[in-house]
Amino acid sequence: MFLNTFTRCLLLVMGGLMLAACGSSSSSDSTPPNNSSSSSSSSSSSSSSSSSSSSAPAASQLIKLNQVGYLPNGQKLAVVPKVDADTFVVVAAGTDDVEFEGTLTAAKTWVPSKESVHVADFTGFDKLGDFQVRVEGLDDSPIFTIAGDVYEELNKAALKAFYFNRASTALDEEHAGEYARQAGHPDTEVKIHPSANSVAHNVGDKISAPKGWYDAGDFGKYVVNSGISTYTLLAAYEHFPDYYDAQNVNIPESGGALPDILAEALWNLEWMLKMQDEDGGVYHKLTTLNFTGTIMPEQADADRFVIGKGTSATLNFAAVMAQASRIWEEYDAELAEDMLEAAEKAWMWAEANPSIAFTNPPDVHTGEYGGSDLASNRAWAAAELYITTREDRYYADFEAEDAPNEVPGWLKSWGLAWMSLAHHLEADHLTEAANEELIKTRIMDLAHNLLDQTKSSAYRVGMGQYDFYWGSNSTVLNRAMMLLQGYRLSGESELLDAAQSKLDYILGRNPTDYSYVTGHGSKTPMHIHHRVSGADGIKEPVPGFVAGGPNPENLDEDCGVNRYPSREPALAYLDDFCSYSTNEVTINWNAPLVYVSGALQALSLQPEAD
Ligand code: G3I
Ligand code: 9MR
Repeated sequence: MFLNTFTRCLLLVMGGLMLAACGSSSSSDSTPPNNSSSSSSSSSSSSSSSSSSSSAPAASQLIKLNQVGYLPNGQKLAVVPKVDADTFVVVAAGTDDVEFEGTLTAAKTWVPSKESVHVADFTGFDKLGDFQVRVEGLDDSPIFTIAGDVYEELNKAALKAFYFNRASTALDEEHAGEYARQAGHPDTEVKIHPSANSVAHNVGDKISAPKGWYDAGDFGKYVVNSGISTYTLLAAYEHFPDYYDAQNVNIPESGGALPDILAEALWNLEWMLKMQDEDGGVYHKLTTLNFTGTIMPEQADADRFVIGKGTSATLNFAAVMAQASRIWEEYDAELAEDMLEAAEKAWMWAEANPSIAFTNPPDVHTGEYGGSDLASNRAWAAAELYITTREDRYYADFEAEDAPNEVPGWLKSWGLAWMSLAHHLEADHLTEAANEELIKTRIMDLAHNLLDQTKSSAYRVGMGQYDFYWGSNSTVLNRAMMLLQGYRLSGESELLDAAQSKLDYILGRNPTDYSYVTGHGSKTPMHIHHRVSGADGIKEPVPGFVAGGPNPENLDEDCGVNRYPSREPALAYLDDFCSYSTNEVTINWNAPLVYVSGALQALSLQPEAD
C-alpha cells in the first residue's frame, strides 16, 4: 500500500498537483476522525447556528509535519492521526529504505480540532536528505528535507514579502521577477481628513508621505501596525546581526551600505517619519475612505487621507524611532539623530495627550487598529527610549514593577518592551537603574508558561480553543518569538524546541495540512486575500506571505459559514480570496515569521551558543 500510494502521489506531483493532496482519495479517508473530545463547545462560535459543514469530518487522515523541513540538530516531530499502530519509520523519499524507527506516543485529543493524534518524534535522526514518515494504515507523509540551511530560503522570502508590498514604487523585473509591477500610490499629495486637523495642517492642505508598506491585502498604511512590524524586523537584526549582515534578498538596495533587512525597514521608517505632525503627534493612518476593489496599485486612484491623530500611533512611533535610532547610529549618524529627536517629540506629545484613542470617523471604512492598550504602548516607548538614551528617567517611566509580560500583538506591546530590555541587558547596555532580576524573571516566567502549554498539547503547539482569533498564525509566531527570548537568556533547549514546534505548525504540522506560507511547502495557500495577488493575472500568489490562519469568529462576514470546511477553531480556514478573516496576509504577521525562521536558522549555525 505504501508504494502504491507513493506512486500515485508522485504522479500527482509530476502532473503539477500538490503532494499533500495525494491521500485524499485513499482508503484511509473512510476512517472518520476520532471525536473523542469531551469538549462540547469549541469556541465562542459554537453559539451560532450550526451548519452541515460543522459536523463534517474536516480533519484529514494525513500525517502532518513541517513541509519545508528540519534542521539536522533541531527537534523533529510529526503528528499522526489516531491509528491502530504503535510505531513509525522514516524512509528515504520514495523508497522502502528505512532510515529510522520510532514509537508513537499514545493518542491524545486536541480540543481545537477535535482530533485524536499521536506524536512521532524523530529528533534523533539527523541524516541530510529528503524523507517521508510512514505509519502502517496511513498514506506516507509529504516529503520533507533535513538540511543545515533549511530555513534560509523561507527567511529570505518572508522578508522579501515586505518588498513586494512596498507602496509608491514600481517593482522591476530584476528584483521582482514575474511579480514586477508598476508604481502606485505616490502619496505625495495626501489630503488632511477633518479628524486630523491641526494647527500646522488643515482640511484643504496636502502633505507628502510616500513609501511605507501596504499593510496587508489592502493598500492602507497604518502607523500602529507598522510599529510592531518594523520593530520585529529591527529586533531580528539586533539579535542576529551576523546572520542578517550576510543575507542577500535581492532588493534594489542589496549590496549597499545597509544589510537588506535594515534597508527594507528603512522603506517604512521613512514613511513613518512623514506621519509626524509639527507638534509631535502622529497621524493614525494613511488610507482611502473605503477599501478599493481587487485592482493593481497603479489602477487605484481614490483620494488618500491622513486620518486621526492619537496616543497609540504616537507611542508606537516613539518606540520604533528610538529603537531605529540606536541601530542607525552606525550607518548614518545624522539620520539616527533625527530619529531620536522625532521619538522624543512624539513621547512628549503622548505625555501631554495620554489617552486619545482612535476610532474610525463615520465616513471612514478602512482598517481601524483601534482599542490599543495605551499603558503597554507607553511602557514600550519608555523602554526603547531608555535603552537608546540610557536616561534613567525613561526607565522610571517604564514602571517596571507594574509592567506584566505578555505575548505581543498590535494591540499590546508589553512583550516588546521586555524583549528589548532582555537583549540589552545581556549585551550589557543598560544602566544600574534596570532591575536585572526582574527582567530575567519576566522573560523566563512567560517562556515557561508557553512551554508548559506546548508540552501538554496533543499537537505540541500550545494553542487553546479560544486562541484562534483573527491572525491566529501570528499568535503562534509571536509565542514562538517569546519562547526564543527565554532560550536566549537561559539556553534551555526545551524552549528552543517549543519555538520549533510552533514554526512546524505554521509550515504544515496542523489540522488543515496547509503550510500557511505562500510558495513554501507542498500544500500552500493559492488564493490569499491580497489585492495584488488577486489582480496580477499570475496563478501563484506573491510568495513568502503567511496567511492569517484559522479563525472561527468572522466566517459569516466574509465567505459565509457554509463555505468553510469546519467551525472547529483550528480548522476554520479557507483558501479563498473571499476569506479576509482567515486568508489575508499582513505585515505584522509576516514580521514574526521573519524573526522566528531567522532565529532558528541563525541559532543552529552557532551550536556552541547556549
Ligand atoms: O484581543 C482579543 C482577545 O483578548 C479575545 O479573546 C479575542 C476573542 O474575540 O479577540 C481578540 O481581539 C481580536 C483582535 O483582532 C486582536 O487580535 C478581535 O477578536 C478581532 O476581531 C480583531 O481582528 C482584527 C481585524 O483587523 C478586525 O478589526 C485583526 O487583529 C487585525 O489584524 C485586522 O487588521 C486588518 C486591518 O484592519 C486592515 N488591513 C488588513 C488587516 C488584516 O486583516
Ligand atoms: O479587503 C479588506 C481587508 O483588507 C480587511 O482586513 C477586511 C476587514 O476590515 O475588509 C476587507 O474589505 C472588505 C470589506 O470590509 C467589506 N466588503 C468586502 C471587502 C473585501 O473584498
